[in-house]
Amino acid sequence: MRTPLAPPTPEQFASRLRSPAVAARVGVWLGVSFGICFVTGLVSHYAQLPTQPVPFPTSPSWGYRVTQGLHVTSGVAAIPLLLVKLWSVLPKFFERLPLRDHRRLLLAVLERASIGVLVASAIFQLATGLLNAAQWYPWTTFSFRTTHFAIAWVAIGALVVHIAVKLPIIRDVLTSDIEATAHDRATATAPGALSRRGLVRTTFIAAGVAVLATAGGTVPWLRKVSVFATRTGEGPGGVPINKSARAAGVEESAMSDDWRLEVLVDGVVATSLRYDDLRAMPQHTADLPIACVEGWSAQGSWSGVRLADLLDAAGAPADRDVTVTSLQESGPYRVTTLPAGFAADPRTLLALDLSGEQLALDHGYPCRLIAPNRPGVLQTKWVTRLEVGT
Ligand SMILES: Nc1nc2c(c(=O)[nH]1)N[C@H]1C(S)=C(S)[C@@H](COP(=O)(O)O)O[C@H]1N2
Ligand SMILES: [Mo]
Repeated sequence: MRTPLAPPTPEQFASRLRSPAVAARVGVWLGVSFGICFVTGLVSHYAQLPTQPVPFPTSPSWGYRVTQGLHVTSGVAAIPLLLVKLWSVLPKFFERLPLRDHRRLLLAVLERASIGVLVASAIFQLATGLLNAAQWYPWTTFSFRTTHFAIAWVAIGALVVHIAVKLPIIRDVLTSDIEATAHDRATATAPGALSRRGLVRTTFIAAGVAVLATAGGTVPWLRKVSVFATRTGEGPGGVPINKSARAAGVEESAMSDDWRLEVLVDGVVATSLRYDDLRAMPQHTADLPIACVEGWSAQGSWSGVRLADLLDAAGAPADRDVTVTSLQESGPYRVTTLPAGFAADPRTLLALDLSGEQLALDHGYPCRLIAPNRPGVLQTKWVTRLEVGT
């Protein structure tokens, strides 16, 4: 007799929906979304490196907007796919190990361990990514970006091994009819609530709904159906606000008459400018997006002083990285590095206006950095110092 707390046996999962035929069909799209997530994630990670062996390009200005929109959208699409995939293979986790045959036992343990790594890392990536996109940051003890990046390699490595191991079965079930039973478990014979085709179709529809619900963060005409993309279209000038001036603790310093923009060259203050000095310089306009790592993005028409003009006026060489510092006294986005190529790009501005109106305090008044093809997280607000290094 089985004790009530004993784990289920594979025989108890009798539904014929739990089959390699379903797992492989859902798995193909899960693999595609993980692939897109991985590649676009590498792009985002690289774009945020303070020193880049090969400089991140400044064009097209919307490049990061597209890759990061794809990253978050494919990640959200992967959630229903992963859930159904796991459901379809669940009995596998309860299969008895071939304890008597040592060679088979070793293989079975290795296979289960590799799948355990894949499942754990996949769930970790989707869960942390989703929490990040929902702007809920429970992690105070580890850095999201470093961890998400490291586990991405674990997940993609385990995925490649998994596909390689399963390739013969995958090939077989994908080239056979979905109802074929050649690879089914012997006890998976009970008809399910819907057909296999119905289950696969429902799963794809769920993934499609998830895509539509997220993609509006990037694609303006999808906004109305995008229940998850709550950020787009709010805020002064049609650009949302992630961190308000109040939350950043800069309300007073940003409004103060004492505010100055200092330009330091080789550690020495070369110029110190007042707001009116910036207004008196030649003004330029650039249409550039704020593309947040969390997936939302919004185009803005920014006007202000060209960063290259400012550096030139301060007598700084044009081929140096620039350290941009905010009035904000703490927080991870207080200081950012602007690579030389971005500093030299004529579209890179210290913006004073958005949509022809003075920058709102929450958008970074008195001035904020805006550069093409740059992660939103690095578009520093409430700028007070530019340092040109050696
Ligand atoms: N000083 C400072 N700059 C900042 C931030 C911040 O928290 N502090 N947040 C960044 C993030 S995550 C994004 S997406 C953009 C958003 O700019 P917005 O609020 O004008 O849309 O500002 C960036 N600049
Ligand atoms: Mo952001």
